[in-house]
Amino acid sequence: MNHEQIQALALVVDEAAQTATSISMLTASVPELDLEGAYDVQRASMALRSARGERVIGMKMGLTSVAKMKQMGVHNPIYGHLTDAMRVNDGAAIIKSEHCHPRVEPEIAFVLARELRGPVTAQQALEAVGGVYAALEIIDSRYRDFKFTLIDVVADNASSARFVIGNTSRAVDAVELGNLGMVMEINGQVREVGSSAAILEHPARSLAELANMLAERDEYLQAGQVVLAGAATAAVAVEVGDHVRLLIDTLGTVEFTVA
Ligand code: 0L1
Ligand code: MG
Repeated sequence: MNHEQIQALALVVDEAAQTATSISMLTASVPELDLEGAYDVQRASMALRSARGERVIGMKMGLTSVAKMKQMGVHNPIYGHLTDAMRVNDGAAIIKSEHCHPRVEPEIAFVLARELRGPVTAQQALEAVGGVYAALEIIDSRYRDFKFTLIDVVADNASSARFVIGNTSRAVDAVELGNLGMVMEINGQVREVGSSAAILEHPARSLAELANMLAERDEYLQAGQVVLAGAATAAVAVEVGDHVRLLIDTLGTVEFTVA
């Protein structure tokens, strides 16, 4: 894939995200798009956002559970970029019409106290963490009917749309990071119950895997960046009027409404 082809595909996914318009899979019309090219498209779409004034403030890991990897027929997670425009304050609203078909996932977020360069072990990755938070990720595939291949979803920035981080920060050694109970409620009803163990068996492994994947491109995570480690349960579709709340052992709550 040459530079012009990558740029053209980045414009397609960027326009779809900006206008909340579902699109056909890129691989349907560009079968030669491979995983490396898909990450190039993802980066080119982030450059379009940067040109409009958005700032990359972190990264997310996706497909981090065994169930989701099996569903996609893959053995490795993927990553996407998070910008300041995607961040929603705890308790604030997301606007459903700004998305094609939003779904919510219960997650753990890390905020880095110092830069993190791979290759690293999970233990080394944790040494860069300044705080651990409860988080909710709102994913929104721009592909029609939420149907895509691994390559398509990577090009679409791993379905990143919005994220919310709780107000309670804990040090990594102050929590049972490998097995935090998580309860996600919608409108006061329990919808999903899970454990942080579902995130690549331990969220620290997810953070290290991200640093290691970035190192393959000579990239690294910077101090102050947010990292969403991945979902602990299946994603749940949200509707206008919904109130979503996540409670995580020792990390407290995080919530948003849908307007
Ligand atoms: O954050 C995630 O795990 C989602 C990654 C992309 C796959 C999807 O949109 O379901
Ligand atoms: Mg997620």
